[in-house]
Amino acid sequence: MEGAIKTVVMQFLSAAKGKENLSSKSFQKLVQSQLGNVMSDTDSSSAVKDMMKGLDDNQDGKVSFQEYMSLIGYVANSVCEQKAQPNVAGGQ
Ligand SMILES: [Ca+2]
Repeated sequence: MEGAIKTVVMQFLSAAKGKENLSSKSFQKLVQSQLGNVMSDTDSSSAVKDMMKGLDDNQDGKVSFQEYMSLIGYVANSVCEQKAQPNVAGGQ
């Protein structure tokens, strides 16, 4: 689990390239390359843009780490709902 948390943080840092926020372009790249299997619609750039608007709490057109964490929470929740069977959520 520590590894998973590190991965989540590292993905943000490397996509943000040293900045505090992800631009809409980096956000789109990140979602498409990392979340294509757990989220539908990642191939559609308008769907990803809508997703980003939903996350962008302070409406600055960028995704901060906090806003990114809401996405992770949302994705974790949907994975949990999809796989709410015994033995699947275990391990690691
Ligand atoms: Ca923002």
